[in-house]
Amino acid sequence: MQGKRVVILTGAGISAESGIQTFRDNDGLWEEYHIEDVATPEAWRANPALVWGFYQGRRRQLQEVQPNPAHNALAALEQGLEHMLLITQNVDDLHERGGSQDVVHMHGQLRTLRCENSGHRELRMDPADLTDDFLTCNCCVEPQRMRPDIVWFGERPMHMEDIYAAVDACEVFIVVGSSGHVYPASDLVHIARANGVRTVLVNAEAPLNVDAFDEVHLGKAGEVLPELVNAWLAEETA
Ligand code: BV8
Repeated sequence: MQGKRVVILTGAGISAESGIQTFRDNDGLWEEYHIEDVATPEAWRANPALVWGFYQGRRRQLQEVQPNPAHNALAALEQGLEHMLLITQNVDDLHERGGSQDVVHMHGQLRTLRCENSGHRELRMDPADLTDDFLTCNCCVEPQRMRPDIVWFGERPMHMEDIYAAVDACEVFIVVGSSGHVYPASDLVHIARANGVRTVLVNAEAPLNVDAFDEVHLGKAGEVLPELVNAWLAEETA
């Protein structure tokens, strides 16, 4: 894998062993909430207090969880490879806290908030920022309400031009911990495969798009990824 252009896409499964609920496993987040009630712009307009409480609860949880060996393994891979881009569907900060330097959050981030008036982002993780009270911005003359800096269903994911360019140019495409339910993230492996690129999956179980992968490693990311990363870094440069 040395010298190759490697793109990695992670999903909620890589944070599962850190104690962050995934979305679609049987104890998943979407079991307790309906997506349309908490993760759409319509929900935010209709019931901002419900949506705000849902995200404030997940923001508070960031203080209680730690990166797991899968996050650390991807940081080691980034250190060991010349060309690697980490794209994540996750909105937690465990990749950064696990040592990854360059992380593309295509679905936004929990630790930042966005001014509804200017679109300006602020890092807001002080204790006063984590109550269930709405928060206002520091960028407008008249402080405006801030929204979660999250890409909701029906909204355009972030950094898509860079993501498509990186996937189009990559030579190895690896997915870790995703069920392949959510578009356009779930489509990226098909783009890579159409380019004849080596596609690798690490997941607890076969996801919807399992047939798109050349190599499938079923298991817990925290258990299987560290060994895989050692093997990938030891691969002879083809
Ligand atoms: C867009 C932020 C246009 C919110 C998220 C009908 C059909 C198909 C598509 C659509 C449709 N109707 C609408 C759509 C489009 C829609 C969509 O895909 N809907 C789905 C539900 C059908 N998509 C959108 O609206 C997107 N926007 O399309 O805009 C566009 C397109 C292209 C270019 C420009 C414009 C916006 C989607 C973003 C939504 N926001 N997150 C929040 O977090 O609160 S998505 C949400 O799901 C999370 O980000 C999550 O990461 C993501 C994907 O889920 P996964 O990460 O895969 O998590 P999941 O729980 O599903 O799976 C976990 C996996 O891990 C499982 O397979 C499990 O086995 C495995 N696992 C568990 N434990 C472990 C493990 N693996 C390894 N180790 C373990 N220990």
